[in-house]
Amino acid sequence: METAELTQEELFQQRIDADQRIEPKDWMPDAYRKTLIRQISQHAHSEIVGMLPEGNWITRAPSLKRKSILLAKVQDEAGHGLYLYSAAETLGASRDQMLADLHAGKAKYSSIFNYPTLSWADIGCVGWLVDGAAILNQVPLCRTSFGPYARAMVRVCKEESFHQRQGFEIMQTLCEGAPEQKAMAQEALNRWWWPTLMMFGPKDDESPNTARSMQWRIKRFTNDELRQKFVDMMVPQAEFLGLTVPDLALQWNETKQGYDFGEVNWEEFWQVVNGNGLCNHDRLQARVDAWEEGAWVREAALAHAEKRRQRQEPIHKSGPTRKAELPQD
Ligand code: BYC
Repeated sequence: METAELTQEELFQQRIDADQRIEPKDWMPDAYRKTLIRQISQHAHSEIVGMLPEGNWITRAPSLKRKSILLAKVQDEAGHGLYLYSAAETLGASRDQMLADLHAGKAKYSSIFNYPTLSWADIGCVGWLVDGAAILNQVPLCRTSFGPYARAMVRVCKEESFHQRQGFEIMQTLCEGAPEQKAMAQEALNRWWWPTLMMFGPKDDESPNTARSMQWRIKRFTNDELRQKFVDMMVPQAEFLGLTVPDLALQWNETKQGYDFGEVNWEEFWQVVNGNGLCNHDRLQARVDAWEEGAWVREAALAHAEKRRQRQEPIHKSGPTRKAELPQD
């Protein structure tokens, strides 16, 4: 077929099939734009809400070293959220609207952050398992078809690898410690294993978005493919730590060169996604409180920007940086 005869949609798919990146000003089908806004904004919300379960342990980290590492990690998550909100904005989404949807309980964020962090070993599990799952999901997103999302992911993944290593190191320290510490690590793994498998989303045949997102190369692997990769990656790590994965059906399958594993409790998954998890209410309330308590900061920043605009000063020049502007003794 001649290029002239192709519809805009077909030309778009051709570019996708040729692995060309789609950039914000390029033509794209409305449904592609909508899917991306949905996924990127949910991803951004997950990063921001994901700060809460770990933030819970900053004041109680067992040493100064652990506290400063955790603090840095939680700050990284805030940065990831900001890159992602910016990527969604390039598609025409308004940040105020995205946040309003989160605060109204309309927007989704990852189910995993609706589980409580009850012990220090939970912080190990969040880093080891949750960030491990995040990396598996996000490394392919560095090759996603929409340019700003792919570029944001490159930076996010670099930081996530450090997060995962710190989680594994917490687990290793506990597993090599006193029997009580090892028991704490095992107890945390028992609680986090199944919710982590849920992070990859519903089974492929029950996932309404996967087929089209694969066709548009927004997703590079299906939910089930990534879940399988995760189990195959994590089981040897759990064995190395001397921990038992809480799944009686777990078994090496020689034919598929991967593990067979038990069925996720999908009823629990949908309960959590639909707002009925252990911490949904607290997580949302914490975000609403932070938004309301931060109102004065936003107002002050706007007033400051407005004053500079009136004086026709460039907004980006922040503070008295030149010598002449510094207060004289
Ligand atoms: N939790 O058709 P499906 C992190 C929803 S950040 C809640 O398969 P899709 C980290 C799904 O949105 C982790 N909802 O959808 C941060 C859809 O609902 P809508 C976040 C879920 O989009 C800080 C419906 O179920 N990572 O790791 O093709 C510290 C049907 O699903 C979940 C990302 O966001 C869930 N687990 O595939 C530490 C990565 N799963 O919108 C760590 C980017 C599914 O139709 N996102 N739903 O109403 C993705 O890769 C994909 O969006 C998903 C879902 C694989 C998550």
